[in-house]
Amino acid sequence: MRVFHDSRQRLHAPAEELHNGGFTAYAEKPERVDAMLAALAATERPEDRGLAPVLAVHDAGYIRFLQDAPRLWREAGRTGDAIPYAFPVVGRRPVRLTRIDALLGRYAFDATTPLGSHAFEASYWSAQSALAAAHAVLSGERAAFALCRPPGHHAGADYCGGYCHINAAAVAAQAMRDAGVGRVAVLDIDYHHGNGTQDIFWTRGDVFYASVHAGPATDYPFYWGHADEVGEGEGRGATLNLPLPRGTRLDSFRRAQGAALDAIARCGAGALVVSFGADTWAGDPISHFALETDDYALLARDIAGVGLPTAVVMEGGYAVDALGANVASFLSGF
Ligand code: SP5
Ligand code: ZN
Repeated sequence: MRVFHDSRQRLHAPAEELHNGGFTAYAEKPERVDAMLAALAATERPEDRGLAPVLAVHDAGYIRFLQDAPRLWREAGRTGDAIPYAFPVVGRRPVRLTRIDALLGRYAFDATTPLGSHAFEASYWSAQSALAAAHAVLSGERAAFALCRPPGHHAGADYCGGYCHINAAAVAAQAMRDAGVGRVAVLDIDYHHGNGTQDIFWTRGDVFYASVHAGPATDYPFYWGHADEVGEGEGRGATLNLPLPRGTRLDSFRRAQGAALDAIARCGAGALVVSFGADTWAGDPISHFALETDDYALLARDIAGVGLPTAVVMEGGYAVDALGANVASFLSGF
């Protein structure tokens, strides 16, 4: 399978993240890339398709903020990574924001996604890798893998969060639409609900979003991913949420993924984007499902059975020592 990755995706390396009231080592670290590269055959550098496909799903002011934030942070006399601490969650009217801390709160939904000086550059190339995979499958590959990192599925049109800045899976799905695929499906099987992807396509009927994830009552991102979230307007019925309890093993995960795949097969999609997270693995340090390495090959075979051209986009997975084997197992199923 063709694998796309750019070494600039490695540059984003925040020192610490806020976790349960204190600071702890950043889980989404560049060593994740090394672990995956070591387990995969040769990778290809993506072409640079520019900002236009990114701006097709993201707000221009938000993208400018991602580019400017490190400079504004330094100009405010700060060192280290930019972290927000105040959020306009009470629905304040739109006001012109200039101070870095005001902008951070406006464009982030959590305080666990530090913006280091290379966040934009790394995420930009992560999105280019996803675009390259999308174009590879549009040109005839049955499946292609975008070794994305930073991940993307928590990033919405105008917000970052959950270690994500640019939503690579959404960028890939939109690129497929713009290339003429009438309907695109996104299957999200990261441990966490992909709130950003859901939000981006919430009111649209042309991109079907299905997610299997840990229930939001116990798990991040808490405010999205409930079973009754089905989309709105023209998007009503084009969002499918299948939350599962902590401790979930292969049998019930596979059943839920099967329900998502049935819906995808019925929706008339011409191409598929898979947001794949290996944080469903039993030993993941921040998650609580119980999948085994060999299970991923089986899950991938089920996905391949739908017969759609498929761009696989990497999301989470924080057990670095097992990450290569888990990703290799998943890709072996296609
Ligand atoms: C893409 C993805 O999987 N994002 C997950 C974001 C989860 N963030 C909330 C949980 C924070 C746990 N922090 C653990 C720190 C370990 N040093
Ligand atoms: Zn995750």
